[in-house]
Amino acid sequence: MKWSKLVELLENQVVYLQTHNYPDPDSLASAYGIQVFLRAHGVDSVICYAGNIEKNSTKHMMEEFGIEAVHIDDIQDMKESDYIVTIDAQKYNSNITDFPGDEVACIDHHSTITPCAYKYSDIRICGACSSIVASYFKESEVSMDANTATALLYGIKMDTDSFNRGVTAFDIEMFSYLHAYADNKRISALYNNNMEIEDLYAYGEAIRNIKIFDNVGFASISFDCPDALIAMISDFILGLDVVELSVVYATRDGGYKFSVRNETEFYHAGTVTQKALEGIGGGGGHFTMAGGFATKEGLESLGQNAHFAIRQRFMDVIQQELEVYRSKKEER
Ligand SMILES: [Mn+2]
Repeated sequence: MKWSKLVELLENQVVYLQTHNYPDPDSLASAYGIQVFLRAHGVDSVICYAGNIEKNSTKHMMEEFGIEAVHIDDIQDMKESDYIVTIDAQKYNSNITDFPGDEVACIDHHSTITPCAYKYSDIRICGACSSIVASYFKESEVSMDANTATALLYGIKMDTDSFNRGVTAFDIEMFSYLHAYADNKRISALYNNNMEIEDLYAYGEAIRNIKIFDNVGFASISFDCPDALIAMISDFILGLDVVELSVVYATRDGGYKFSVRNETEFYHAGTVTQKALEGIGGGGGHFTMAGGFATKEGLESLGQNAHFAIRQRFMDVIQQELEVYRSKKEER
């Protein structure tokens, strides 16, 4: 059984559970779930991260479930021989800082960009890392307590946008397992309060600025926003009936941070983002969702009307990708 291998590996070691930078509810719930699971097997661990916990609702969630996560700046004594389990993230990815310890294990639900030889690896493509963690409880003898079940269920709900995004049969199965133990009142209270007044300013600006070309919606925000918020606004814009690809970007460090969503079968959001931002920044991701950035220098190279140039770049790439799709279809 897989989970027992993890316990064997971590026994008698100093163990850190590292989430991706700027941890979101799914990464924190997953790390917390693994911490509870390991403790039941006599293994202590510390949850750690770099970046900030950006959203008040995420901080609130941590208080609600009693999740303790330590910022890397507050860990002075991590040694190279200490063991790290990356949770909801993979070593070498741009969203995770390389800490001194040894990344011996990985539990994640994203596809691999740069492979790493972990001693223990559980990477399954599904809607939420919390689903994978739930399966450890289900498959082992560890009893599921209400607090952990509720946290994991919240992680699944948030990462799948209430079962609208990237959800698999496995997520549903784990949701149903957790549901029996979870406190659903706590879930609705948290879920119905995850918007902050600052979020509305960002929504307001995106709505005012939206430009639609064919089936593509573009919106820009002139101030820095948490990644999760840009992603939420991109989902929101995709909700428009005429929009099938949404590109939302917000000012950051003199450049832009992008979130792209795709609901067509014609092009891959990750490829589109990567190609559109080539030479001015970078990007990539999944078929339906992607992220990217344009650097300050990259934007300067676009000249007077950067917004126009960005839209042009995306529209050109989409046109190319559409032609590739059509020619492939004809071949069949
Ligand atoms: Mn996740």
